[in-house]
Amino acid sequence: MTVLEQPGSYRPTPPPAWRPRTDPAPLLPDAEPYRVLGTEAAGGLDAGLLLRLYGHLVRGRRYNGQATALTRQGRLAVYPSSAGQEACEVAAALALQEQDWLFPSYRDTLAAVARGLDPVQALTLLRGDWHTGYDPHEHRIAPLCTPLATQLPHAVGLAHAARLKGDDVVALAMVGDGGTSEGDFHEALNFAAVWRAPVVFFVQNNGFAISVPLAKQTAAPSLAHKAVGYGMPGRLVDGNDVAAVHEVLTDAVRHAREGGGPTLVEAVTYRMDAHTNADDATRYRSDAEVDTWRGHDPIALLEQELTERKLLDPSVVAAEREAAERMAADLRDRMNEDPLLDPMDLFTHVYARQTAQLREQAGMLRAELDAADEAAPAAREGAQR
Ligand SMILES: Cc1ncc(C[n+]2csc(CCOP(=O)(O)OP(=O)(O)O)c2C)c(N)n1
Ligand SMILES: [Mg+2]
Repeated sequence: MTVLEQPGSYRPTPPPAWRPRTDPAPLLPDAEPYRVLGTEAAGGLDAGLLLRLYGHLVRGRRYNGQATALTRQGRLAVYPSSAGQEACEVAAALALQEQDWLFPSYRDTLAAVARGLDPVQALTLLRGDWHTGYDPHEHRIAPLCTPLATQLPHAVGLAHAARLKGDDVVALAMVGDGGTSEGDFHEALNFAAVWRAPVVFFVQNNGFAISVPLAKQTAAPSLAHKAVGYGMPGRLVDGNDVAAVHEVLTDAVRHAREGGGPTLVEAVTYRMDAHTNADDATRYRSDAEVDTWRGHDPIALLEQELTERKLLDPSVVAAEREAAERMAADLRDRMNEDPLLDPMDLFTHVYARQTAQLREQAGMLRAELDAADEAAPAAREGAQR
């Protein structure tokens, strides 16, 4: 006879009636990506905001083109372009207030630039010159994150800590569609929802994780639907409609600031360029698909709206293009300068207290550099330049 079979020894209480912790219905995203441009709602948009977004988009497109050109000229090691995704990049930066924090991925240098970071500093890491390239605390922009989704738990930690300290800070963390399959995505969303942390998770679904299309990434109805499983609202938005993305992110940031907790926003967009300059996208997608998305270009969509409202006279277009050219020329000039780099800096700022292995490696590099100096001081100077 087992313990359970002994009469009277086991009196199970009936299971508690199950009920959802949260009403799932209000958390569900729209069935279709939310749009503003080209709809009646667009008539109510502030003209000043639209023109400001337009200027950022034009400069952003030029920045993407210039950075890509710099890779071909050997001036930039790698550039993950956000061409076609400029509406997401710009809207993310503009939805935040100064005291807030942006947590970008490697593809989000434009968001950092739109937030005010010097374009050369934004590209320092991708050039391989220096760790991060800027002071995250000064700009309230976390380092550009190459390991997928690791920026998400960092954003939650920062936002939760700020809330405990009573600071008015919201963190907006950017991640790609592929990044949503990472464990860090799950852990970050779960913690954020349980703690009601003031975070906005912003997924740019650009169709691909390098060569892996979304259909092979997830069986979920949409990435925004994943929010419901964590108990936070999910929003689905047209990522090429800058007015819509700006509105949805601004709402999510406000909701977080007011103590409403996190939101997961999925912007449906498209990566017009290859994954990086090291990738050949023609091996896994058709020109016809890319052309379809060219017809849904974020700048063209906004220009159409501005033209219909008679806000886009040729002088505005010319002025914005000139500003973009000036920015590109300045970026070119400064990226063509050879910085003086000390190879020993490789070991700086990695650990507060250096490990034995790194001390040994630093010693080996020092000896190698000294030997090179003795052999040919001029050659070493040349190599540094
Ligand atoms: C943890 C981790 N695994 C794998 C990689 C290699 N990797 C770099 S980018 C990338 C694809 C990411 O796709 P997605 O999240 O959709 O972002 P996108 O590049 O499209 O902006 C992969 C797998 C990585 N950087 N980090
Ligand atoms: Mg992607």
